[in-house]
Amino acid sequence: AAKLIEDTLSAYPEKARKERAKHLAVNDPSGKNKVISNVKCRPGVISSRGCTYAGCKGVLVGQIKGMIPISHGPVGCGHYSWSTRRNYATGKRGLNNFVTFHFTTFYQERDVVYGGDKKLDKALDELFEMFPLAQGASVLSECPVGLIGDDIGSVARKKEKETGKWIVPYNCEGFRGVSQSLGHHIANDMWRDWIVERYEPKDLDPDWEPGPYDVVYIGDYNIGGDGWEVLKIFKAIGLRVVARFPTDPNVWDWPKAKYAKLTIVHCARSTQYFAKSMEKKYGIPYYESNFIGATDTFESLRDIANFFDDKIKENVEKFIEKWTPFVEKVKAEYRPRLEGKKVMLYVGGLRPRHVAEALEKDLGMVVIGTGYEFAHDDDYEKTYPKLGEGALIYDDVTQYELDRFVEALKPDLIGSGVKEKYVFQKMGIPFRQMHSWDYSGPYHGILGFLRLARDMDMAVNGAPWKYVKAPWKKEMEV
Ligand code: CFM
Ligand code: HCA
Repeated sequence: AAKLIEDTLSAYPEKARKERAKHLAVNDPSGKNKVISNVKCRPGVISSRGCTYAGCKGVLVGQIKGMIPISHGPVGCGHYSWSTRRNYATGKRGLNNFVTFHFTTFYQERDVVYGGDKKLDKALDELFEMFPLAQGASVLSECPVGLIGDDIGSVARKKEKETGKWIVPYNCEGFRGVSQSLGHHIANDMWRDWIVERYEPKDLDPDWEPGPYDVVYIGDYNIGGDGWEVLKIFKAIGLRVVARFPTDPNVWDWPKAKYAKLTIVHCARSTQYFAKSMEKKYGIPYYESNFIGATDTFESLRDIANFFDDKIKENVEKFIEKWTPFVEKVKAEYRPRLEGKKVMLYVGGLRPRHVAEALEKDLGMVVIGTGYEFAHDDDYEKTYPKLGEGALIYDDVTQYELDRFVEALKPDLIGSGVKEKYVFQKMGIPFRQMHSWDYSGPYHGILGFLRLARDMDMAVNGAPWKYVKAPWKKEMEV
């Protein structure tokens, strides 16, 4: 693998070679061989990263129920983040659910010259007239807003006074930061400062009382229904989820978060900031769970039970006892067909380590290469020990590097995103989208484990890819 890294890098000019070398490593589970992460991409290479606006609007904020998400700026950012992620939500369209709409202030040249505050002010009036039942609105800045210095915070405060609605300003201009990761951080801070800290549960529900088994579930985006799967489990073991941040999330529940007994974090990369704030300010502990794969799901439940009394512990043991035969059946069916198959992964900031665990521990596959688009050092520190010696690690990998690595390592399966998918399928390599679950899922929880196993088996052992030859490897017909 070290030789592969060297050969791959040899195509770059010297400066690029030196810089990219720091992002690539051969794994040592002790964490000795570190990659650098969370730094600016190199101009001239093709990165898969998104921007701060994508992380804030597309990933954390756009799906909040009760809040109208309005993209403040030119039309494109809102359009291209319009229903492109599979964050499922219930509710009534236009009453409390705005997930399928695209709202924008549609900046024009004159707004860049004279400022767009007035346009935003007017847009909010129009929106609340059209959707009077909305709890409020999320204002998401695009690049020009930050460049010209529109003050969305003061518009938000003014409109809150006028309308009585909750209006949360997110200064998530795309040019800030180095990836979507900063957008997550901004969203976390705004949720805390503009919603959780400012309102009380009794403002909305006078009868509400905190209870002994109250938890907050955060960082599960309900992709293909993932979060619903986990909520069913929490219910079965006797926990009461008082607020969900973005699993089909009701914003009016969020003020309850500061009275919970435990914050259960799924994606720590995107929501550890909020969980840490709750710990610091209210003394609420948080726990990083993983509900992908049966082994980790059971382990997470046992760990969660340890924060509570014997009742929850017994419920968890009963749950595990009930579902173990099912898990064993799934493993007996799929493990023999997947055992030893080589996998390469490349996903955002969390899934590479969660998915790797499930594929290795439960299905016997071997992760020979993995990397993150925008992870930080703490994510890599959590990843090294989970991978085998010699696995290739690539941070913010370029399309060129990933192509070379795949050609050399010949994996049986690649799990990555839509930008990678078609390149590798054309090479004839089985591929699964590990962002959207390829229109499948949910993958979380025990039933999700069955779907995960089935989908990996279909991809690896399905016939079509054996017959595919890359167009550029065929002789050209004229
Ligand atoms: Fe967390 Fe996510 Fe991910 Fe992420 Fe994302 Fe996503 Fe992802 Mo795509 S919040 S870090 S910014 S688990 S959208 S649901 S799949 S890159 S690995
Ligand atoms: C994003 C969203 C994304 C993209 C998925 C992909 C998602 O990064 O802005 O590249 O396939 O999960 O929808 O990560």
